[in-house]
Amino acid sequence: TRHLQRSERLRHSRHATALVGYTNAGKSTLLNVLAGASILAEDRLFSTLDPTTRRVHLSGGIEILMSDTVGFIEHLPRQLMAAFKATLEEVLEAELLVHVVDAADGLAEEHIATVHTVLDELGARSREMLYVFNKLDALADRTMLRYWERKFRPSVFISARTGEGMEQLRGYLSRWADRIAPRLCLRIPQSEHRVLELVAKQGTVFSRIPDGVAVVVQARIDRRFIHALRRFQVPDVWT
Ligand SMILES: Nc1nc2c(ncn2[C@@H]2O[C@H](COP(=O)(O)OP(=O)(O)OP(=O)(O)O)[C@@H](O)[C@H]2O)c(=O)[nH]1
Ligand SMILES: [Mg+2]
Repeated sequence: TRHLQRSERLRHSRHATALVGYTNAGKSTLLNVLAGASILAEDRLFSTLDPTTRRVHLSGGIEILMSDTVGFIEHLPRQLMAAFKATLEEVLEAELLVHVVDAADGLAEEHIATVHTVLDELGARSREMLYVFNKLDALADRTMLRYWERKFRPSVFISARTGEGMEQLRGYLSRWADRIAPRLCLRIPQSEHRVLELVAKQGTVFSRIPDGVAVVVQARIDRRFIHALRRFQVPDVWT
């Protein structure tokens, strides 16, 4: 039950991202690198509920969810469409789409366009997106990268195979998570039951110190609730 509650909370905290991209771009490989093999056992119950979603631990105690999807292709055969549709939910739930591109494929830009078209059809084209150009190790000539960097924003350039660029990718994801759920310090009167409940339910609480008539809470809270909590905000004693 503790695990279940935890996955429930993670879902609600909505640090949900989804990998999208043309087939063979390296999405599954990247997810394995980001989530790490060690997570598998720990995540077993979670995987049962949702086999394609993994936890990704980032610096600063940030944890996000990342879902794999079936690769996009130009004319999706019917059988694949079913598998693809099954992963649609993850795409539509994601707050950030991580668009993986095989940089070493001569048709990289055409494939990007195909993915955009499919996302359009799903009604997910306007979702926040990060372009991840993968397989740098297989790219003989890197002159395109400067051009892509300007054309596809924001973007990072990596090799899931060699680990090149993974620090930048992790850094981007940490900053993104920090932006969607900033770390706050709140002083909430004990009498504000609803507010205390909201923070306990929706936030990732790091510390909770009773202080007479109030409780001082340090937590990451989804930006949607920041406005409602503003009047309780106090300077963070850590920073
Ligand atoms: N050279 C090189 N190969 C890579 C890299 N990342 C992945 N690959 C290879 O690319 C192939 C496809 O990788 P996958 O991770 O299965 O790609 P995918 O995007 O999940 O593919 P679909 O699930 O079909 O959409 C595999 O043979 C990987 O080993 C990389 O950084 N460099
Ligand atoms: Mg895959």
